[in-house]
Amino acid sequence: MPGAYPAMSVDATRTAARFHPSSAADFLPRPLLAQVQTGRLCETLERTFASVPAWREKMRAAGISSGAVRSLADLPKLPFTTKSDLRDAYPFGLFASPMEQIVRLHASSGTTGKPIVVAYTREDVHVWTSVMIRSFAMAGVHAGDVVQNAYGYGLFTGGLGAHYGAEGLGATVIPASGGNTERQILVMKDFGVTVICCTPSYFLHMIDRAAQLGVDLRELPVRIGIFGAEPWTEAMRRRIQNLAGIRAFDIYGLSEIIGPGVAMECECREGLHVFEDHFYPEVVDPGTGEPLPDGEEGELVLTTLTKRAMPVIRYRTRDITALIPEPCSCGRTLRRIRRIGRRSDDMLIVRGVNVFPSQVEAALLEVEHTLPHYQIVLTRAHGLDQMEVQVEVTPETFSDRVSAMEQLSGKIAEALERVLGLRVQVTLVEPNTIARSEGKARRVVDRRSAV
Ligand code: DLL
Repeated sequence: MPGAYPAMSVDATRTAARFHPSSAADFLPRPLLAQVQTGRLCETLERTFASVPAWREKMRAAGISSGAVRSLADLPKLPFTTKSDLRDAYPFGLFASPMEQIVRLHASSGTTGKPIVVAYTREDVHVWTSVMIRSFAMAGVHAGDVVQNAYGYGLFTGGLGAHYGAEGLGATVIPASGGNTERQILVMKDFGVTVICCTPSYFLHMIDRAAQLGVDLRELPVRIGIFGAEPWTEAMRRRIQNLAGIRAFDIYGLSEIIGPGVAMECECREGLHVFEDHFYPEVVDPGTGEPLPDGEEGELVLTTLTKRAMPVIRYRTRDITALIPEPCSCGRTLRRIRRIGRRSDDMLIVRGVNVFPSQVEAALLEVEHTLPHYQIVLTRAHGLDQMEVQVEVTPETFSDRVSAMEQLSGKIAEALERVLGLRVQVTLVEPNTIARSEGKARRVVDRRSAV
């Protein structure tokens, strides 16, 4: 592997050992980390230039020579990689290693057109496993824990990514994959599960199903949840923690970079530590592409520092966040990003007003008697956008008097108007009416182009 780690102080090694030996790199002094990053960056750029014709072409078109970057500060000189660059290279156009060195392929789902195919060498799988071990260790998972992995196994990176990490850590893994919710609850109850991994929306569904089956998750040994792959709010975290009696942690990642394990919350849960020794983060203005100072919100751009099969340089993730300038009180030196509430491309424009699904979720969760299951339905009537928010309400409320229901929908409409600055139609629906997903939730149904 390029750029080995410099020796660490005895103190830092001792602190890291509380988590897992692999966690040592979480505590590298910043100057040493920068040294590692610079070496790895230069090597990645050289390799990519030499072995990926599409990248060479991009650099030529931008008039940049292969040796233009000598330090981390030079990185903004390079062009961005976008999702369409990856799509145009379908399926194998950006691979930097020959097929005989590639041991795994995954693909991102993508809502339209072709998926993006991503590749891993044996070393890449090893790096991925190590960042997932560090992620689990950060949340306090250790050997002896029983991990129910309900992320989908398959082309989606969630299942196998979490699997290798939990197993590498020495925990007992139950490869449950997504779906068959009743069986998930049976497993959680009977196998002594202590850690659950899945999307936050799927876990909410499990909580509901458990209640219907007469199982109180608070009475089970499960104590940690590792949730990611979609945006979720602090209100959702509180709801999950109260209903299931666990501590919920946020994990972030994306297929294009490696999968889950790009960034993770530690016990402080005040932002997600980026595994900067493998993924170099920048935050840029989504409009101009100019780098933004730490603390300012913009689009996250990531560069892989150790990926062999498919290095990605300055990838525009579309995820909106900020780099947190202050060091974390956990003692890790890895910088943190704020949790990702939205993407630059999930903004809806309704009658000229900008609306993000996360704003809707935050408003709904502040109103009592609603369930965190909702969907936004957009239509157009007589050339005018109509936005309907369908919200499930608790069974007691649903069977209540009509006047009580009207009062509640009025309250929700007001809460939404306060946040969005827009009056929208609120429809209260019975529990279990809105389709559940075993993976990422589908929050928006946009039928405007169909009208
Ligand atoms: O969702 C990888 C993953 C699996 C992450 C399991 C965490 C846990 P993709 O399917 O390629 O990969 O989707 C990546 O999902 O660009 C974000 O928009 C979103 N996303 C992932 N994690 C979070 C998170 C996996 N914790 C895209 N918070 C990313 C908010 C997230 N959004």
